[in-house]
Amino acid sequence: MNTFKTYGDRAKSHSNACARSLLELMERKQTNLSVAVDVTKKAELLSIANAVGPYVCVLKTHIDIVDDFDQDLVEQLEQLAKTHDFMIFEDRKFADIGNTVKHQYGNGIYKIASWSHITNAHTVPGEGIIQGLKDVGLPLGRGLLLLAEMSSKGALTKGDYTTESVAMARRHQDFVFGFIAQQQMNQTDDEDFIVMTPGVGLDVKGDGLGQQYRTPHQVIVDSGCDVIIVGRGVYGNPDQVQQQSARYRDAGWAAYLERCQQHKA
Ligand code: S5P
Repeated sequence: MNTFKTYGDRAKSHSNACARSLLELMERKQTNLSVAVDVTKKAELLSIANAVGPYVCVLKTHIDIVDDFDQDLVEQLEQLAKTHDFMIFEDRKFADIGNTVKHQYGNGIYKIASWSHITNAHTVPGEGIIQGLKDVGLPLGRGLLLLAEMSSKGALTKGDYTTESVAMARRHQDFVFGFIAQQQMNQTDDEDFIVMTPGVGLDVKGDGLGQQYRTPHQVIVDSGCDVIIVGRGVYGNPDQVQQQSARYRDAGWAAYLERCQQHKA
C-alpha cells in the first residue's frame, strides 16, 4: 500500500518532467478532468476545446478523425492550451515496431510530437515501441502513457499483459510517466505512476459498442486513479458542454478530496 500524497506533493517529488507539469497544473487549477473531444470537424473541435478549457487539466484528441485537419488547427489548439492552461494528449495508441512509430510520431501530416505534450502506446510489440517513441519525444520534453488496461468489454489487456506493461514502464521512467488503466498501478512506495482512466460517465453504463462506464467516485476513490477521461458525457449534448464539463470537474475533484480525507483520517 502506498503512502498517500496530494497531487501537489507528488508534483514536488516526481522525477518525470511531464508528470511534474501535469501534477502542478492539476493542483493549480484544481481539476483532474480530461475531456476526450472525439468530433470530426475542425470548428467543432476548437469550439468544444474553448468551452471545456477552463475545466480541464488535459484535452484529449484523436486528430486523425478530423475531416478538415490543417496546420492551423494545431496552432489554434496550442493557443487554447496556453490561454486556458491545459496540456494536449493525442490519443494515438501507437502499436508498431520502434522504427515505424518513430516516423508515425514525428512525421507525416500530423507531426504529433511537435504539438502534443502527451501520447500513448500499446505494449503489444514489446519494449522497442517505447524506445522508438522516446528517441523522438524525450528531447522535446514529451511524456508517454502505456495502455495497461482498456475500458471496453472483453479487452485482452489483463493479467500478465498488464503486469508486463507495468514492468516496461518501470524501465523507462524518464519518458513513461503512467498508464491508461482502470486502477492504480504502483507497487512500492517509491513508485508514482499517473493513471488516466477512460470509461467514465455519470448517466449511462455503456454505449452499445463495448464501452463500459464507471463514475468518477468509483474511479478516483475506489480504484485510486488520478485523472478521469470523459468524452460523450461532456460533449454529447452540444447545448450543455460547459455545464457538463463543470459537473464532471466538480465530481472528479470532490472524489479526489474524499480520497485525501480518507487517508488523513
Ligand atoms: O481503454 C480505453 C482507452 C482509451 S484512451 N478506452 C477508451 O475509451 N479510451 C478513449 O477514451 C476513447 O478512444 C475515447 O476517446 C475516450 C472515451 O470516450 P467516451 O465518449 O466513451 O467517454
